[in-house]
Amino acid sequence: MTHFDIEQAIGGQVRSVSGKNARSATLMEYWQGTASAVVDAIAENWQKTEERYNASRMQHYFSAEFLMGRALLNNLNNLGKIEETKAALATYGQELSDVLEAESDAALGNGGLGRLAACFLDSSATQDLPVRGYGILYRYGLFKQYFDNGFQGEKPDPWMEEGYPFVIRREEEQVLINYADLKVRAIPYDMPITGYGTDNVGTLRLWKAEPMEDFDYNEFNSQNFTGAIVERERVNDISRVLYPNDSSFEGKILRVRQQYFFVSASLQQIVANEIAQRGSLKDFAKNNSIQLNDTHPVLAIPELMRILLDEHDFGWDEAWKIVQGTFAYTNHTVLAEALETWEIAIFERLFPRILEIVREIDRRFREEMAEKGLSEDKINYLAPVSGNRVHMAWIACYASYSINGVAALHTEILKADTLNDWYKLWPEKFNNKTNGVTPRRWLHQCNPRLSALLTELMGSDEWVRDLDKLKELGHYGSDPAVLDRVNEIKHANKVDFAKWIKNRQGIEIDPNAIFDTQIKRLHEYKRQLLNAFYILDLYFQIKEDPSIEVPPRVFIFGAKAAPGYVRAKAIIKLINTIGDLVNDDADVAGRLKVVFVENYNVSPAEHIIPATDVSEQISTAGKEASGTGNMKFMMNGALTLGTMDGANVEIVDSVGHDNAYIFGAEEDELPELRKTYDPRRTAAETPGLQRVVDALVDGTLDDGGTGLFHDLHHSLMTGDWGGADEYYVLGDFASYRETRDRMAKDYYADRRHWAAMVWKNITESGRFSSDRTIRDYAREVWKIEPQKI
Ligand code: 9GP
Repeated sequence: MTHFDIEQAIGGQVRSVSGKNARSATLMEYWQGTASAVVDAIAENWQKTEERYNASRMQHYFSAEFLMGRALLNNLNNLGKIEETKAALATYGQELSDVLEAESDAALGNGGLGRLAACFLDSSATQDLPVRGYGILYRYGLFKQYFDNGFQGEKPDPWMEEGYPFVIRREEEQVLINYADLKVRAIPYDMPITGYGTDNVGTLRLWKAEPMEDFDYNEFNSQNFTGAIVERERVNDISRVLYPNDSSFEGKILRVRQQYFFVSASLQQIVANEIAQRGSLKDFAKNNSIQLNDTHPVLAIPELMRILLDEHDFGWDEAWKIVQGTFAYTNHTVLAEALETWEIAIFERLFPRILEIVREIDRRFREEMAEKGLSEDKINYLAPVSGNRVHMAWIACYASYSINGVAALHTEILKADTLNDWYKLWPEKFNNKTNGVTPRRWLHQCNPRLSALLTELMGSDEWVRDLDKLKELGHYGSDPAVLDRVNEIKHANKVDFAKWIKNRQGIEIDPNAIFDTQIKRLHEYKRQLLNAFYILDLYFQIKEDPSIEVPPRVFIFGAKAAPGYVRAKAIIKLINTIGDLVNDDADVAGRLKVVFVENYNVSPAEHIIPATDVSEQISTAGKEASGTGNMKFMMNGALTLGTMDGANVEIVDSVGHDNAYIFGAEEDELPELRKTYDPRRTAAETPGLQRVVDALVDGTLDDGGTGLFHDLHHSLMTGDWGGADEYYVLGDFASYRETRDRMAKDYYADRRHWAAMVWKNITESGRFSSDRTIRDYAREVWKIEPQKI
């Protein structure tokens, strides 16, 4: 943004979006005007970047989710325009911070997988790498969560209803999508992705489904108003909501329809560009690589086959070779949901031709495996089509040239277990790409105080583009003056957070207490229940003996449960109920406080993370593929309290065991422990634990007569399909309590020593920058080079 008179630009844009004199405009209009001014300022560079990337080898990132969060501050930060914009808005009597609050989060994702995709786009743009994201322009993002008497309720999230300048409709690039029962138009909406310290501007292309005709004019004319719009609504459904409920057959059809919709549209555009640039598709795989983010976009494999076979007259072998040279697959979880399968009936109804191609892939796969000497059982298990279902992960493993997990331990589990048969077939396809997060949003932007200190000590802001540089500041870990400043900064961030949460939810918290945080989706394997049990136990201990010494703590939670996940919702109700018990009790006042941040999302995370002292990633070992919140916390100087799971393993490897609080059974110990594990005995024999478990059913905690707490009790003590206490909550309790107690003591015992540990986390966090992750993908998988405009 070289020639950019921001004051004039904002004034002009605000007038044009509001139709008013700038001084009378609303905050929303100021946000829109400022956002439009940013788009205006980058337009020229954006177009240049697009042209440059189109002509080079490109990486296309296919993902059903992009959890972008807010865009304006991120763009201003990347462009180095925060101060100027502040000043410009001030001339109109506006505060930048108020204007920023007018923006909704673009919550086009559920959690880690979607947020990772967003970090990847930022890192690609910053490093001038020719990467484009492709997804769906959901009209409603992830539901808005509210609490009603402690129970989670859900509301739709019409995030762009009031207008959103950061997506540009490209009417002229629309394509048609053919389903057997429906024909729709896919309209691309492009979002600019600015990088830090570069003129390059990348693109996220989001597709919106629209009917071929707005409505049936004849129906409307003959007064059949509803009939006239039925078809239109059926089409609008496709891009209406992120991940509609798939528990019913109709729900599944919609989900598969969505998946096909965005991959078909994206492929049509990529193929058209390849022809425009090179005149043919024969070098398609040389010029394009497509990353499949989990199995949601795997329909791209048969769809590219269809395009090559039916529209460009390729023979099967030649087309298959292109496909195998194009796709790479990332697996993000070892849970069953990673291995999506769909009933053949869905394919029959939506796209018989795709089914035909899948069946041919299946036939050839079976032939190839028989030649390799695999048993019939094995072939049946691995085949793309079996048991009346299409196995998306198996298609991905068969067709992709690269298969990766998202943390070292996760990749090892994939190789040894989840995808072991595929590993035995093609070990060379497997590789690990440990996740990362962008230091722009997750440090530079959300923690200005700490950023200023880092820049001051380094003498430049180089670290923002090269986080490994922070290592050079490691020696300040023995400088008392710096350590005191680190503590002051954390304290100031905690004061800010206390104000923010007071304002948002009316809760008072003490910034001198330890802020101990678990923010992530609510899932049994993530064990928010273990965290809650610890709090309840502490509460009972204080009630029993009010004179015991308990270091003051604020327990912070943020989590959404899938609307249909009853047990996860029960845990939310439980935490809120424990919160009421604890927060209203004079005996524990000043020592314990529970805060459940309602409607947790990207923006709240930007307030919580810089203010946190302790980061909880306490999943049952082997279950969390990576986790990325742990990395954001690390960069912002929180210490990890966690299990040896996911990326925690690598965090500990970077900072040393002494610089983290690690507890619990390890992944390779669990099978042996389970053999003799009896949660009832563990509850009885662990001091205090029986009382905690009993509280679920003895009337101490009230679930409003829903039976939810009884069910939690049942899942722990009796069990169902997974066995009693499938996630080893009670088994790890004693070790968790001991470790967490020790951590709290350490915090207060020697504030400088704590700060030195904090400093180590910050300065060793370079490995967890998504810039590093993207460089690894670019070099080892995508084979792309920077293309600076
Ligand atoms: O659960 C994983 C999480 O551990 C990981 O950090 C994230 C990004 O790789 O992906 C999550 N997986 C999903 O959201 C669904 O597979």
